[in-house]
Amino acid sequence: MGAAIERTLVLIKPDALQRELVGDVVTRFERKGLKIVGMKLSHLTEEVLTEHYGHHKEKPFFPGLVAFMRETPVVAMVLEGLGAVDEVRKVVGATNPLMADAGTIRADFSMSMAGNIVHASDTLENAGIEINRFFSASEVFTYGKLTDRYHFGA
Ligand code: 3AN
Repeated sequence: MGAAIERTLVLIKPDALQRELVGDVVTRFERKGLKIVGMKLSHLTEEVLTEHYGHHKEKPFFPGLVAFMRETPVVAMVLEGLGAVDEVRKVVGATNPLMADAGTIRADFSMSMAGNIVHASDTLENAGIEINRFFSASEVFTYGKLTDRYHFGA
């Protein structure tokens, strides 16, 4: 059986904005065939970041991570496609850019864990939670594209 159409959340982080890599990152996802169904700039609050990075709350790098994520707005995106959660993680690469495979966003554009360009949801369940964390229902769109059958067809 083929993969189902899924939606997942991506954040393009302040290091990418500072380094003028937003266009390159968005292009990687578009080239893959992922459909942009939500996209906006958002200046994240400490509250939302504490929720989002709750699994790292006790880590020594946590305060630095929150401060870094608030240095500029982030680009928040909802991407849609076949098996989108795993496919986006594949395009993004491993958390540590030095361990990421060549051809992934993190391997090609970064060298440091603290500046690894993007966040992407890790499971379908978390994708649902994270989309709701960063987007209201009216900010996520359903629309057809002429290329849908090439990207998502059998
Ligand atoms: P991923 O973003 O690949 O899901 P997580 O959830 O383990 O990985 O980490 C969330 C973020 O926390 C990373 N993207 C990175 O910015 C930061 N981070 C994780 N581990 C470290 C570390 N050892 N030192 C600094 N920052 C880290």
